[in-house]
Amino acid sequence: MSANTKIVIIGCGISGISAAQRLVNAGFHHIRILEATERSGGRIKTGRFGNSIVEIGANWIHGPCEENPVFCLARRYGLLDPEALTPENQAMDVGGHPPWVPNVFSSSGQKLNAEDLYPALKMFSELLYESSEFQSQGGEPWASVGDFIRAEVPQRAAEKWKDTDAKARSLQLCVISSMLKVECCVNGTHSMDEVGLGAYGLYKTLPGLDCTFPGGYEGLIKNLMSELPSGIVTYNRPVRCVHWNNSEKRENPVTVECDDGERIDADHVIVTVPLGYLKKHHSTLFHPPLPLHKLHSVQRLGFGTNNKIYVEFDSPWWDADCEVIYFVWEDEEDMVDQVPDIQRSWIKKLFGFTVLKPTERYGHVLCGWIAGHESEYMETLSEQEVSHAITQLIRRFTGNPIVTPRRVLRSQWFHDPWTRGSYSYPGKGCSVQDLENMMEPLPVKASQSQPLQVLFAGEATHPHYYSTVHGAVLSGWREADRLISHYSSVHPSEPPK
Ligand code: 6YU
Repeated sequence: MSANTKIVIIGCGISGISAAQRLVNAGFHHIRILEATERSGGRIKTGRFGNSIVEIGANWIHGPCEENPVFCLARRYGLLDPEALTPENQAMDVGGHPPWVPNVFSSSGQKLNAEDLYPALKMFSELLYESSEFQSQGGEPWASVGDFIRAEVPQRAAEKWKDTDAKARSLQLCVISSMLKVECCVNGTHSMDEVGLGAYGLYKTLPGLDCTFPGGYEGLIKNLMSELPSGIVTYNRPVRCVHWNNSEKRENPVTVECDDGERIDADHVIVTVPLGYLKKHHSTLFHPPLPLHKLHSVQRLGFGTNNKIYVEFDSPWWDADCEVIYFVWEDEEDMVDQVPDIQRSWIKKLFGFTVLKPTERYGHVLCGWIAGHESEYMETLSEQEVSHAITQLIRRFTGNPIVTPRRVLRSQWFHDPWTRGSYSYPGKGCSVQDLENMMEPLPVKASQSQPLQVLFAGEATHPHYYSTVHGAVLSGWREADRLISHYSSVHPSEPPK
């Protein structure tokens, strides 16, 4: 490595921070992180809600086990509850769907017996499992997970529920609609009709029962930032354009142009902007533009919206052991996960709530989940309008006409100009090649005479852990390692520091 190697990292989310950490540890001195906003962390964002600490962005460590770098870092910094650290917790393998205790309410104001809905829940989880198997089978009978489920359910229902009476059968189908809405949130998509069936199984889960950060996810960011040299990040410095392949310049072949006109020369740039931002701004963000194969992958991968609506109550209307609340609309037996009239009925897309636990820490706080265009529309409403819609919904489903939230807080990820949504998913027609294209550096055929210039990290560039914090961390480390090994192969005898 040359002592003067200049590296610019665009974005101070966890992938940018992870890349910087690895490069600093390997002895690179000239690193700058340019961040558009006034804070570090990006989609890791902790806020206050009354007396509670709540997550506006990432919520859980998905699969907290030894293989998960987020778990290992959080453990190192002492950020987790003792329960999350137990070997039993780490060994529990739930395939990405924690076995939460549910309470289920119907649109006619009935509390349903969750066990009665077991046939629909079982059928749905079998269909998800089968959806994930097509990836390794090399063929997909339908374009999307939604198409597959919609085609299979009527056949299986006719066979398995032939002795069930029409009303009970209709309710089972309505439960399938609710589960489709849950999956829209899990996948961060408008509809499961947009999630590619062939690529669905690319996502890999890790063992370990999902856990949270009692003091907030941002504690992880604060600890990581404290280990970086001070002044490494320039805040409020959006990047407008990355000029690469500058053939006249052998030294510092990339120039980063900021919104305020500043131009920064660099040897390498690591781009970590979210896929939502890339989809909207790729044509102006790169000069020359992205190669077509890379651009097509940016377009094929999906990036949708999943928002949270926190609601606090004076007293609970759910059971003491309840961990998740589902709402079942009794007019949705045709397996819908999209609301036809969004302005009037957007709230129908909210599948229900997760319960913040333990109660001693949070009080009676629920987190509502809503994905898709309905969620994007919700962002345009005032907090009062959202609160009104939530109150009406809960009154209807519980049959309690006076239940009233104490306060409401929602996230607005679609209208965040530097994110434009929540996280990525494999869209229709997507394959592992698209994720490989996403992480491919520029120029495509880098060589000694034309070395690596632009590298890509961020959750949407991880081939198996896209959409997660651990995927983002690993992607940052991967691109740092790419540069470190580039320099050790160019100057193998030179020590790292
Ligand atoms: C996880 C979880 N979680 C909920 C919600 C959200 C996300 N995730 P960043 O965006 O952080 O950083 C980029 C920076 O770039 C940023 O600071 C920008 O300001 C900056 N920038 C942009 N443009 C710029 C410019 N021009 N110039 C300069 N700077 C610029 N992940 O592990 N557990 O519970 C959740 C959740 C509401 C919004 C999540 C979760 C996703 C993570 O938050 C996210 O991946 C990382 O933080 C991204 O870090 P980054 O550095 O890449 O980008 C079966 C199956 C299906 C598959 N899915 C299953 C998994 C489900 C994932 N679930 C998530 C669920 C929740 C609830």
